[in-house]
Amino acid sequence: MPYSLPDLPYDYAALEPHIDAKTMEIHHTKHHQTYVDKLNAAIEGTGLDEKYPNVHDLMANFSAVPEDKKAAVRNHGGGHSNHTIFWETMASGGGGDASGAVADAINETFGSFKEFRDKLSGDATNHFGSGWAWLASKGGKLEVITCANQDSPLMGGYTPIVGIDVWEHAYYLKYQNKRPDYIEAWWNTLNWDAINERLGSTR
Ligand code: MN3
Repeated sequence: MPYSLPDLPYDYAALEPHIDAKTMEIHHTKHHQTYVDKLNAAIEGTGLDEKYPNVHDLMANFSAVPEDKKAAVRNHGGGHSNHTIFWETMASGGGGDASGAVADAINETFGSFKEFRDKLSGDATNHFGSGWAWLASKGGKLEVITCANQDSPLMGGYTPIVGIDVWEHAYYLKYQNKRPDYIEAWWNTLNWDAINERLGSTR
C-alpha cells in the first residue's frame, strides 16, 4: 500500500487566529500531499511501503533504504513523517502550559516550562533557513533539537515529541518574514493530550 495523506483531526479554520485557514489548507493539500506523492514515486517497486507501512518506522530504519533512494526518502519521507506529527499535536483551543507526564519531564529536564519554551522558541527562531525545531527524546532523556530541511529526528535515533515547522510555507501568508510572531502564536495551538501520547511512543 502506498503512503497516503492523513486527514486532519480538525478543519482548516480550527487553529485560527494563530494559524490561518488558507495556510493550513495549502500546507496540507499541497505541501504535505506533494511529500507523500514524491515518496511513493521514489520507493515504487522497493517494497519499503510493505515493510514499513508506518512512515515513522521507515524514517527510523533509514539505513535500510537503498542508496539510490536515500535522498528522496530523506526529503519526502521526512516531510510526510514530520507533517503527520505536526498536525496531530495541534488542536483548536490548545495551548497553555504543558500538562501530565510531559510537564513533569519538561520541568525535570529544563527547570521550568518557561525555560523549555524559551529554548525551543529561540532555537526555532535562530534556525537558519528551512527546517524544524523539536522536543525529542533519546534514551529516555528529553532534548530540544533542530533539523534542516525535512530531516526527521527518527533518522538520528530520536523520538519526536512535538515540533514546529519553520519553513516559510508554514507562516508566510499570515506572518510574512516575522517568524518569531508565528512561533509565539503556535504555542497557542498545542494539544498537550496528544503530546503526552507521543511521549509514551517510540516513533
Ligand atoms: Mn511544512
